[in-house]
Amino acid sequence: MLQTGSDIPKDWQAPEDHFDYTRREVMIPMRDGVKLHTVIAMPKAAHAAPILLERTPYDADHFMRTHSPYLAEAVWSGNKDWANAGYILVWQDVRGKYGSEGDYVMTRPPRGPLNPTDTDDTTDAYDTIEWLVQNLPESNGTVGMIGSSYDGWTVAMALLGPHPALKVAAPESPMIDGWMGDDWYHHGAFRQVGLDYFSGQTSKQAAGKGIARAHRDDYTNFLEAGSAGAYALANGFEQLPWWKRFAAHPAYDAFWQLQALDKLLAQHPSAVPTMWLQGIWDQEDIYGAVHAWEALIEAGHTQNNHLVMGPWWHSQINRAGWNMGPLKWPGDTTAQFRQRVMIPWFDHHLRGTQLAEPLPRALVYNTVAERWDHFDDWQPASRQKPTPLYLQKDFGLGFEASAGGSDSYVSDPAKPVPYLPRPILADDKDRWRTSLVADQRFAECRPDVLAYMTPVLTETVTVRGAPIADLYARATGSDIDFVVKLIDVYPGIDPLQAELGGYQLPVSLDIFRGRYRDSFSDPTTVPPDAVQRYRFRLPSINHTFRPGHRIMVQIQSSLFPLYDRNPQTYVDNILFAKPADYRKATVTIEHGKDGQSAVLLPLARGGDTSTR
Ligand code: PG9
Repeated sequence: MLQTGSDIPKDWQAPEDHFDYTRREVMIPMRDGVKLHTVIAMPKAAHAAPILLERTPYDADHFMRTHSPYLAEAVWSGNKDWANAGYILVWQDVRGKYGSEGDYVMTRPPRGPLNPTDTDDTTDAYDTIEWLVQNLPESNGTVGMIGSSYDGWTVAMALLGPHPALKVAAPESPMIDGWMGDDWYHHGAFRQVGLDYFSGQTSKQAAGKGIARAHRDDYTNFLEAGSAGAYALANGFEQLPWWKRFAAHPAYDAFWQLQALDKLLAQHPSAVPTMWLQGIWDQEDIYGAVHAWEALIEAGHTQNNHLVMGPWWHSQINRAGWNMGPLKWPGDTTAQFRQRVMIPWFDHHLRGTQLAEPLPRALVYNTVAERWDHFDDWQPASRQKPTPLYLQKDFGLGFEASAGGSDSYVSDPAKPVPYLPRPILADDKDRWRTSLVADQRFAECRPDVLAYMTPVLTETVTVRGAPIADLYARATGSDIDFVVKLIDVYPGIDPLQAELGGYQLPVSLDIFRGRYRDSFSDPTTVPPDAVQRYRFRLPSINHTFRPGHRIMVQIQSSLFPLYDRNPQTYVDNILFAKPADYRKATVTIEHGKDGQSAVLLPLARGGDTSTR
């Protein structure tokens, strides 16, 4: 038979009668007339079902990835258990991204001094929920919100002025304060590997491209570029409004303070039951959930706010959770958590089902006993009474102060300390995800890394909460960074898992930019060769150092190329430091009469206080 015309029919419809769901696409109008592209996966069996809403800048269409007649197979891993639990699944593109109308603004600040319009992600969530409960007769009129990272930020934004139908929320690894400790900066040190995200996210309405690489090793790419700003400008970033705004605010000024969601949430607390969730080794947003939860607890909102910390990398909650790098868990910790804790808790608030047991104030994975610890007394860091673990002479470490002394190293910006053994590949997702558990032996042996270590432990030391780095140090330049790592050193031989023999497992680490030692908003020159105190918080943990292990503290002045290099000469904006500004500095850490440097540990007292 002869064919004329195209083999492609105008509108082919595959039969879907046997599907257990329907997929709808709607443009939901916001209060200013802008319409947001929304995908709804409606189980055919839905009757008085709750709605699970996720708002995203990462393409609402992409959450249904597999062409399957079964909803639980069609959705991505993060939604499978929710599909099995009969939820109506809704994903929405935020303004200006993918199918949604309007202008995209990076983590659009709340209405107010930084956002003069009448809308933000609080009103957009509100208007969306209003539309959903009015237009989905299959629902019971209740909504829960989830989402990780940027999507977790959208959950936190919804909580600033929640719609009454929003009955439960779980911001997962939410970005809460981009300057203090989430994606963009940590204590003022710029996370320059995020530059790919800037162009990927803001050069196009759909997915843009990252930065083209001249070398396979990012250590070389960033070193050759000079400053982070030079790298950005060499790659066309002067065309990106977000980069320009970002680069104009290197310090913690009003631009950052007025969008710090932990502070805003404490000022505008909601009554919505909220599970603040993050990974213990979250390589992107390790700050947000813990600090939002702490701010709300400090402001007295103890009843409806819960903290969950799993043994996970960033957003791992939505993927399989059998292991974290070489650390293996007994079972799939994420599936178990979703199925046994999270969904029953959502069901309780959205369907009125009974809970087998109440969700405690904090549910924190015990990374050594390999179980979930339940705490009703987990405290914000400000209420901890930490015990100093002192740096001692001859690179010792212990609970007694040292008789005296100091140690020095030369920090050379031409040879910064890498954060992973080289080569560091931009597209190696697995290494990036597990970077916070990377064996630190490669760093210990560098001359510009100081390593202090306890004798072999004869008793357990359990740390619950946020360690604090408390350094007394001098440097010959006029600015300096400090990186402090708290490390569990494994015995030399591990009979069960050979690669763990002698492993140096970082359990908590962070960076601090010296110019901010007295004020995050008003940086000052570091006086050359004068002892200064550098006190900063490390990420919260629930970790037991076991007999036979040792505790190590490593100190260094760069963590590259994850963080931009401090030129070690004070310049107004480090993003645009000139080649001549980068100078070697001799750094001296005091542990004697000029200051007792220590890491302050919130120790669990009176044995194991968890309920299981
Ligand atoms: N960590 C990513 C991000 C969040 C918010 C702003 C910028 C980046 C993310 O995974 O979404």
